[in-house]
Amino acid sequence: MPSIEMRMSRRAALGGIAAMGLAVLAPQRAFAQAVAGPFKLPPLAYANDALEPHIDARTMEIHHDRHHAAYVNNLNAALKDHGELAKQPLQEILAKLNNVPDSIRTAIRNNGGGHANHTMFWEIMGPKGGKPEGELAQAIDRDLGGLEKLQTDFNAAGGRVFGSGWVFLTVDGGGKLALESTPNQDTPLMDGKRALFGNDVWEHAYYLKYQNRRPDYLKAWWSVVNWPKVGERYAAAKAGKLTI
Ligand code: MN3
Repeated sequence: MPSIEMRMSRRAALGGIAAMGLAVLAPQRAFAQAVAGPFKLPPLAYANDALEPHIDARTMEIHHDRHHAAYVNNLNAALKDHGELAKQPLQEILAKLNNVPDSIRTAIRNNGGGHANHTMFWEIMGPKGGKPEGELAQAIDRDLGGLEKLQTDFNAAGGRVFGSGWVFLTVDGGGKLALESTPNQDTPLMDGKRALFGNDVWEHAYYLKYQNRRPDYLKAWWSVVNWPKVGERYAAAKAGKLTI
């Protein structure tokens, strides 16, 4: 008859083995357990490795399945006891943060901003690339001195973000473009503006492949910008239909 201690440790060992088995059997895209609520993690429209070699598959997997999933979960959790607020579109919640109760304002700012920024980010990237065309190309020439200057200025702004943040190209209803950077997960949506596109300069966006070389990441990132999608967003913004 084994002692209680032995039986306990045997059970603990079996529990450990069972846990290991679960880890092995878990699907490769192991999404964090979703918290119920109005907001959902949007699936990527391309495979994790579609942006290689500029953004590696492991970074995409962790960034989307864990970081973005956490923003969505935390946003839903913060809204749990705020049913009226939870019914509003995200861009409206973020544009009126002063109307959000004190107790959840920071959580909404960080996680609502995180959800909006990442939803945009996945959408404006892709393996096809392309170039700005039509009205978008004209606006880049008119407002930003051309694509090359836009890229230089955008990369410089991204390099200047101290710590974690974003660099955006904003667009107003008249189609005018401007560069803007923000700390943390703040977004132009918080000022009632729209982000045409943006790049995530949090270390989690590039550290596995680029380590401390943020300028290299910023430069490489242009190879994965989905310009046809950016063109669609530009047209939507001018039509007053761009949401996040
Ligand atoms: Mn991120």
